[in-house]
Amino acid sequence: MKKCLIVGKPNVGKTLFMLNFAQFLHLETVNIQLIYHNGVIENTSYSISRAKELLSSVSPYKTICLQVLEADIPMGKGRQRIQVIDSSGLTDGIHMNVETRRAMAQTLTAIRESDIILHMFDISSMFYDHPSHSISKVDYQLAEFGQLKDGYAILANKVDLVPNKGPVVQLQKQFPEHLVIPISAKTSSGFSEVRTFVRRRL
Ligand SMILES: Nc1nc2c(ncn2[C@@H]2O[C@H](COP(=O)(O)OP(=O)(O)OP(=O)(O)O)[C@@H](O)[C@H]2O)c(=O)[nH]1
Ligand SMILES: [Mg+2]
Repeated sequence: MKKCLIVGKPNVGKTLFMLNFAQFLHLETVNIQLIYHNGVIENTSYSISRAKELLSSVSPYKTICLQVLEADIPMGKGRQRIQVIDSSGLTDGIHMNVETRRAMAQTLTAIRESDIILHMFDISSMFYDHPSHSISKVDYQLAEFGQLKDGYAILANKVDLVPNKGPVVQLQKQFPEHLVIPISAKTSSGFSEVRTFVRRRL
């Protein structure tokens, strides 16, 4: 089964996107496998609304393991099952909390093992004049790695919070070699473009 990983800095909207994208793919409840860096695995099952309450947060570093669900992507008259994997946020430097460091190391391993990588940015926090100020080194490194991978795309999230296309245009200028898909994990705008991108890589 192909693996589609969502990565990015903490709090950019990865978990909310995974859950609302699962709903967009017609799941009503989600069976989520939580895979911790120490090998512990927990299986949970929630309605999508309950999962959003429990797993997404206004505070960063909410997700501290891989959160895996399976969903079907429609393909012509059939469908193909994929794994959608949410990950803990990546930051520059060495984080002071050892558990957070281990969770980030787990995310880096998952990047190497995934077929499709959706690299998410929060464009509502991007500075209009100096977008590079709000893009971290790890984001640039991920984008460089993405040049080697056909299944890599950038998701410009939280478009519902920006007044115009300025931040999306700025982000695209920073990464001219990559596809940038504007989305809102909250309103589900742009989700059909993400589905098309994923489908073409299956
Ligand atoms: N308005 C708006 N808010 C969003 C959007 N996506 C996420 N959020 C909010 O941003 C916050 C962080 O969302 P999460 O999905 O928990 O972010 P995350 O990237 O999984 O964060 P970590 O697990 O800490 O790395 C929550 O308060 C979400 O409701 C969006 O598209 N629009
Ligand atoms: Mg999360």
